[in-house]
Amino acid sequence: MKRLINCLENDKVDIELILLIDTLLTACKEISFRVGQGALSNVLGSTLDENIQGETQKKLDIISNQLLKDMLLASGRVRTIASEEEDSVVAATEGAPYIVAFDPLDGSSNIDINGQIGTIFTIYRAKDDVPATSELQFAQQGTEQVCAGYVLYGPSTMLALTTGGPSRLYTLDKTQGCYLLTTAQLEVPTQTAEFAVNMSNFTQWSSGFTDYINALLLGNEGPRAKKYNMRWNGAMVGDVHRVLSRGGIFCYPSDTKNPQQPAKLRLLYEANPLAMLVEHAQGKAFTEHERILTITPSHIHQRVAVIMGSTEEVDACLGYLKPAL
Ligand code: P6P
Repeated sequence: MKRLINCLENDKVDIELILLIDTLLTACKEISFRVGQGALSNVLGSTLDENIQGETQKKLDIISNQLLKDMLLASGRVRTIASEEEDSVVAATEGAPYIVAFDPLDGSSNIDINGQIGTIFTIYRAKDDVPATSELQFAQQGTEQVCAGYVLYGPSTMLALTTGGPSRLYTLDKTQGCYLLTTAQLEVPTQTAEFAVNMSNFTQWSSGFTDYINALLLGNEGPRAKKYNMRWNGAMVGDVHRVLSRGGIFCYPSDTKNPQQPAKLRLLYEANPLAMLVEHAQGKAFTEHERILTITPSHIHQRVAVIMGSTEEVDACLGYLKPAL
């Protein structure tokens, strides 16, 4: 089996970017080990702190965030860092070629129940017209990402990655400590009978999205004329991994739970990297109004609605939302 570094060399990826990806994934190997140790290494449970999102921070959130920050700061290849766990950006190495954003442990509410969690990351070229201390380093559309990926800590530790070519899957071989190519080209089937949404928000959705979900629930007797199945992982990284692996549609639409915050998922380090992986696997990734990868973030923690997966199903969903378009 091919090693990740050989795949990146074959894809003619810039050596500086290869070395940065290697640094990032070395941190993820350590996170995989800590996650795997669970209760044995006293890393479960919550801290007494909240992050900028107002979410209680898990011990592993803090550990993972610090591991990634330390290794990226020391790499000398990163000018600016953004993290779900940091209020603002962290200036790293002046003049370095890249900037990195990450969700260090997506789905951390799954940690204490031994559920799927993952690290989501994205890499852009640094901008020379703004300082390394400025959030404006990340004012770039998702189409500008030079690398997008996640490491999923499940029964096996798997890496999904694209550097502009096809989305590929690698599995961490813990005996050798390297990521081996296990799917050379992910392809999301255009059709699906599996949807992922948090149904408990049913009464807070727009009428258009409610109509869409009702159509799915009607199954063979409904307008979609097929029996649907539902999955909800509680971790976007796990739900999108399933969509990349066997098709499906993942939805986190806007809702009225919090009028000041109609959307939940973060554009920079959740929606954008996963949208790039889905599009480079022939899938589709929209908000309720536009292609996710064409949005220029207004700030690093901006939130967006997310509808991504099998193209025909995403189109069907957007058709119910058309009045909003
Ligand atoms: P809810 C995890 O906190 C996350 O950001 C995504 O990974 C996940 O899809 C979503 O929130 C889960 O949200 O409202 O179902 O708990």
